[in-house]
Amino acid sequence: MTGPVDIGGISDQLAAQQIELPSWAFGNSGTRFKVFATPGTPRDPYEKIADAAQVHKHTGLAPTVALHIPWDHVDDFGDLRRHAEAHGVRLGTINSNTFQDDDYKFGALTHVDPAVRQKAIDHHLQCIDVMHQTGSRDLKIWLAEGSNYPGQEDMRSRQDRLHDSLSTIYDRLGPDQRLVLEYKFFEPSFYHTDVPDWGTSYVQVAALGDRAVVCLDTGHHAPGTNIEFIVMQLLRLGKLGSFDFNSRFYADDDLIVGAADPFQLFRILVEVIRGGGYANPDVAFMLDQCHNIEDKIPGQIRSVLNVQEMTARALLLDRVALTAAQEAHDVLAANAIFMDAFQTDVRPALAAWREARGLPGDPMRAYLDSGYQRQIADERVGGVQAGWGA
Ligand code: PSV
Ligand code: MN
Repeated sequence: MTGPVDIGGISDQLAAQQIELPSWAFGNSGTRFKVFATPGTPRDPYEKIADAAQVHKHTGLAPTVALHIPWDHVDDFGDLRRHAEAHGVRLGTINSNTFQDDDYKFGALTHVDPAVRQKAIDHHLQCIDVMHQTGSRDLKIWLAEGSNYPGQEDMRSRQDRLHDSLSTIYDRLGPDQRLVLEYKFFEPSFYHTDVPDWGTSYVQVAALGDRAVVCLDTGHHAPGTNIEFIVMQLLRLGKLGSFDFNSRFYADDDLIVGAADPFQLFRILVEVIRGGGYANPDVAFMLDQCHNIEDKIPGQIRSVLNVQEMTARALLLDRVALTAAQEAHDVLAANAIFMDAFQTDVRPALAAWREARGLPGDPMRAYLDSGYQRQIADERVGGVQAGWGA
């Protein structure tokens, strides 16, 4: 028997990994058919953050938590910030929400009515105020706008209005803050979407300035899309601001990252590392997931461990040998080098690596044995459980 793979050479790089958790992953979520409740589900943003802190405590990988406004609205964001810090985590990206208000049925930042556009802009300006209190750097914008039927809307003028609205928001950012524009090819609109792809997001953020960048949500592409190519291109252009990691079998499934297609996650991480986007504060790693049937805290632990595991495999890729094989047009050797890295079982080595840093070798087991799940199920009775959308 051979021992664990030697990961000594990538130890420091692994230690630099940080993955931001979405507050909404800790609330109940579901489909349009049913939202199942889970005992112990948080009832407010404070409890969501306490749960997120458990993921960081056992993995050391998740020091920040993203908020969604207004789902995570509290009266005093300074107090929420102190609560997070007392639990060993920090508040991260602020996500705006212009998809759950009746006024936005036909658009928000693109709406033909200036009053509706102003309302949507004002929401973003309030998000920037929140960012000042939470210490957040990034304002992440995902827009649900588009149309369902050919001829329904003038797509061209909507792009122009989008630019105007985004410019007003961008101008309000502080010097250390960024606007991050997420794209998604369909849903809730089924014919056209105003920011459907990386190209449109890139065009819009490039017109704003250096502090406007693209968010790539791995679930937001048509089946078969070569996502790692997009990663490569955005890094090359200096415009990859963040990831929303998740996985999907069919559409925007928001499943545990690495669950549906671990090889795709590996390929993405190879390009991130190749393009200088790894352990680079300009490229934020975030999760955007929903745990509809599994327990949420262990679901998040599994997610960050999946990212860590694929990162280790990608870091182990023999770049020198790969480049030599590529330049020699040795197709099969290049592919074999790539696949060798992907097929490397790094789990025992990562367990030892964690233990050497005072972390549990098996974070999932440590969490399950900690009694926290039982404790919150006993304590959190009464009140209204938080859900996706609250
Ligand atoms: C849209 O599907 C999205 O990916 C955006 O990031 C939203 O903010 C998030 O999901 C809400 O779960
Ligand atoms: Mn997303």
